[in-house]
Amino acid sequence: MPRLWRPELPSSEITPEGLYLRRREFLGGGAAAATSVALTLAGCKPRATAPDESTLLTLPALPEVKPGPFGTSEERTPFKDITTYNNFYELGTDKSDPAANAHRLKTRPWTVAFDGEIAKPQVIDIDTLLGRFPLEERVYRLRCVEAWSMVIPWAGFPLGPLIKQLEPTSRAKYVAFTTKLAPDEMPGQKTGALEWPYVEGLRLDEALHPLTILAVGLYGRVMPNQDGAPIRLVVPWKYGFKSIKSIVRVSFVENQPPTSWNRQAPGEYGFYSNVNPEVDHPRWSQATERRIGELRRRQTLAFNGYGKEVAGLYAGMDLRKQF
Ligand SMILES: Nc1nc2c(c(=O)[nH]1)N[C@H]1C(S)=C(S)[C@@H](COP(=O)(O)O)O[C@H]1N2
Ligand SMILES: [Mo]
Repeated sequence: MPRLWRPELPSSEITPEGLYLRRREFLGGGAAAATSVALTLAGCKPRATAPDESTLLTLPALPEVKPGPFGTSEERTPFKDITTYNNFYELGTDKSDPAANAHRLKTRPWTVAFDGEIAKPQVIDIDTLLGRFPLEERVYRLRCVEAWSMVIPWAGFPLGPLIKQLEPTSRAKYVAFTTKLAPDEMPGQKTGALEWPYVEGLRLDEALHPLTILAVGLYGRVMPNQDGAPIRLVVPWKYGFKSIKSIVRVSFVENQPPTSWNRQAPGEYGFYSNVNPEVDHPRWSQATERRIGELRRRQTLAFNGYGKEVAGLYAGMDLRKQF
């Protein structure tokens, strides 16, 4: 399936809000207006520096995004919050910075290098890669380590089948991911906020798990730059920082790779970083979270609610020590 990036409809005909409202109607919800009132009351950061929403409406729709497995039926976080309340330190450390600086990031041409312990190392153009896999919608909870959460309808494809095409060798035990390094496009990379480029990693079995996806869009649209265009990882049972954005390299390695937040503060962020309400962050509790748009706090669920699917990956491990 080539031509995935050609909009199916002119973007004027199908707005994310329209999508959101229609889906709400479909689900029998009538509370969309109440939701935006709650958002204001919830004291979300002022978004003075965020672009006008009409900018976001220009994102092309992705054709042929079929519903995928594991979806939650919880209310989706509005498009506006998903695209204006972000963590993407390359584009600034305030939640509103990524949206304000998003236009600087060039997402074409874009290639992703696959290398290391695989039989078929290769550099794949993003549009070629997209043509290889049918897109699915995966509505996942995202639980940030800062104790807020969202529900995001990602569009993407599972990482597992791609890994199988690359044919990992018997020495491949971990997968290491790297974000684009381009300080002229990402002003945060001219600061010392983190060591650049941002890097993340998974154990090979975590990367192969059917919940793990590479996402290329959300709400049926091409990925907004601030959310990690053109391609980002989504690992829904782990804290949000494991879901590395704007990936240019995927390396298969024998030893546990370094990860950005573990390197920054090893006592606070471990390699695994599975969502665990029983293991507090040294500076705050992880027992509850604030769903963006809501006033009351929710209990945080073990593995972010995906325990049935993933707890078996960690059988026999002490998750207090291997946090
Ligand atoms: N390259 C890169 N990826 C990143 C980050 C980042 O700063 N740089 N932030 C992480 C954090 S802390 C979170 S919570 C999620 C946020 O994703 P979102 O902004 O799309 O909601 O992205 C993660 N991926
Ligand atoms: Mo985060």
